[in-house]
Amino acid sequence: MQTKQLWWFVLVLVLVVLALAGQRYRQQFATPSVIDTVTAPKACDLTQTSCSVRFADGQELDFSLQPNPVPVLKPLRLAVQLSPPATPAVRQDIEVDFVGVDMDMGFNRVKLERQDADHYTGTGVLSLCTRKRMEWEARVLLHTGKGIKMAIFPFYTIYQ
Ligand SMILES: [Cu+2]
Repeated sequence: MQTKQLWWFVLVLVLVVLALAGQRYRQQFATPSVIDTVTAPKACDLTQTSCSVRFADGQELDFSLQPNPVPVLKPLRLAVQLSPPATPAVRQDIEVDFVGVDMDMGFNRVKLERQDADHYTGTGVLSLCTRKRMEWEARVLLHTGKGIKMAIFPFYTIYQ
């Protein structure tokens, strides 16, 4: 009887593990895929001014990070301007990931708030780095019905 109970216990455990694995698998598939990626031109310095990119479908995205130059450990104001704007039919959630270039700076995602059909804002903060000068990418994730359009804006911070 004892052995039988143990086997039942093992069976239930295996089923739980399988269920959890299945859930992870589904979550991975539920994550929308990136359908377009554009990188801002090198000539545009995000620490001085806003920068624009144009997606393959013609939509333009303008991104700014304030204040300039971009500080670490201080609140940042993020702003996105879309042209043409998001139509009510097309839900366009926007998130911004701050990613360290050549250095893992941890997961740092800011969800922007919709102010207008074409205007989104948010606040974020960058973590302190062991390097004086740190290279970053702000990855603007534009969620559309078909997937994510990603705009990459390289910039840097100098901590003094
Ligand atoms: Cu760093």
